[in-house]
Amino acid sequence: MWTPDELGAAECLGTLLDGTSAELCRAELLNPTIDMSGDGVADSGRFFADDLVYVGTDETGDGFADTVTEIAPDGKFDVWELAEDAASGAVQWRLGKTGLIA
Ligand SMILES: [Ca+2]
Repeated sequence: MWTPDELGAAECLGTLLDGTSAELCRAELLNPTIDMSGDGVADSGRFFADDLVYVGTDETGDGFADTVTEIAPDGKFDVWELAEDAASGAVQWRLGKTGLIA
């Protein structure tokens, strides 16, 4: 069941660009309802903005999303992941996999 408070501070996810600082946009899992890893623990929450759905997954267990999947109504999806910049060491959002949900 969808609850409106699954992801906190997620409004910034809609403006993610390659290299966006993790400090500028860090969605918090307030009330995760989805188990993406399959270990029985809910590690993901949803956020709805206009006609887009964001699924934020906390893979490190610190309570904040490290992977965010943006899903559009036409089935296109973008997967954003936090990654350390090799040069500066800063943690930034990077666009990973993109595709189409069949
Ligand atoms: Ca995390």
